[in-house]
Amino acid sequence: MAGSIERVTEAARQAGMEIEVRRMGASTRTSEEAAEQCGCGVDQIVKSLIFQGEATDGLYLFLLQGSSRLSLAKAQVLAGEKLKRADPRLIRDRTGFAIGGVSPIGHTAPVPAFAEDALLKHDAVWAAAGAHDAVFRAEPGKLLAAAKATVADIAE
Ligand code: 5CA
Repeated sequence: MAGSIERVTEAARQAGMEIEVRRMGASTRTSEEAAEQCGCGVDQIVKSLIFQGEATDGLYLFLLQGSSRLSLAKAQVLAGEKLKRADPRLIRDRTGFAIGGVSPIGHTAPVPAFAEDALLKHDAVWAAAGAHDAVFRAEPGKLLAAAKATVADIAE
């Protein structure tokens, strides 16, 4: 999507974080593919999952290690409403990112975010940068701050 990578770079800059977006020339759509391309463990890949509130229709962003699974029960407690997986088209319309390239930062409208506490144990993590072959490396603390994410126990 035109401008997606630029939005990610600009959001990082506004949060005081200099990032270098890397186009890998191969798919980084899944955490496994991203880990292979980045030469890191799957747990160092940040998954950016978008869910939708059933009551409010609003979107929520959940950031997890690539190796973790989101606990829907814990996510619903944090959101304060029942959640469903958001439709890919809706995600694109409301965040400006296509599935496989959804970044933790740089959405076209602010999205309330929650992040798995375990992400903070890594020196560095890699996250999607707005395209299916684009990633960037970041200190997790800085990345979660840039995403304005509430750190919580959200994994199964
Ligand atoms: N680029 C990589 C990490 S750097 C990436 O985006 N991984 S991800 O895990 O954050 O995004 C893939 C996720 O998109 C999947 O885990 C899945 O939860 C979600 N997804 C895949 N297909 C669909 C779909 N049809 N509808 C809704 N969500 C989907």
